Amino acid sequence: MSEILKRINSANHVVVVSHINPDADSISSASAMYTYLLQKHKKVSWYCKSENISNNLSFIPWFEKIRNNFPSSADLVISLDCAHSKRLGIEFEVDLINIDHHKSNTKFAKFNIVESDAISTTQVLFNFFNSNNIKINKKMATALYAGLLDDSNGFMNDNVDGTTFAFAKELIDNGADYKICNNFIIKNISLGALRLKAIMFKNMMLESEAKIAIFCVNRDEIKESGAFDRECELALEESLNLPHVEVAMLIRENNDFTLKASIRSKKKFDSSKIALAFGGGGHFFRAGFKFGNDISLKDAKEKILNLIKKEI
Ligand SMILES: [Mn+2]
Repeated sequence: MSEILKRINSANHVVVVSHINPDADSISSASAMYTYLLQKHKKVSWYCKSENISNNLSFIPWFEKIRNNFPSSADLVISLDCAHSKRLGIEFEVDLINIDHHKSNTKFAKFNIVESDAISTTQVLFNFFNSNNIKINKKMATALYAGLLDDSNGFMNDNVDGTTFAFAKELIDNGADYKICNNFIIKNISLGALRLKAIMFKNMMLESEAKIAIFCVNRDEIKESGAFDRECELALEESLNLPHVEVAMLIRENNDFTLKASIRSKKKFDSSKIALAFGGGGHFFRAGFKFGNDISLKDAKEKILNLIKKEI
């Protein structure tokens, strides 16, 4: 039995943690771990600092159990899809198991299971279950599939290969409800998100012979549309479908007027290189970072754009 499994077995109250502004992968991997711990008759809680989690993820098993208060009786924490301890949104004294697939993961825990080749954190978790002969039930399979579907961008990312489909088949063989995942993760879109997309595409700028797509979104535009903050990323990702666009950048204004930048790319452009230069991190095709409120949206845009122009 692995050291990590032993540590899980000896715990009394385990808290699974999804990162701030969680995506499908972070919620799904936490869900699968939550199901597994319930099966073991463990006392388990699910913590996420963010309160407004997209309704598109509400189909994921145990979603209704997510809380934003951290239980004081916890004696073990398992973080899912968190590249940095800051992404947890909470500090605590007890042991931590860090399960993730980000290249930029800082291995901040006592126990780290970080596989940067994995397409999703749900794949890392699947490997962990498999290597410990843990049976994957329907609920777990559906959750694991949801993370795979979203992080692979509906099996369309450049890093998708035969092993990705083999992983998908194995999950479907274990009862994953892939149809519900398709509906909630790929097809469904809220009216707010659709309206925000319209605003963003209307204001999109193209630079360097249309190789760079640029989006700047302020507080009022997000509010007016009724979308969730992270739904800005839909237009960002869709802009890569324009044949000439190789890199897309987004700067959005947060509630506290700090700025969040996101970079998406295709072909040979390394998004994480841009993010690292500004103190952030992420994946080759998908990365992000933050600015304090001491810089204007316009200046931040110029800074990032200059660096992208140098790299392209
Ligand atoms: Mn992920």
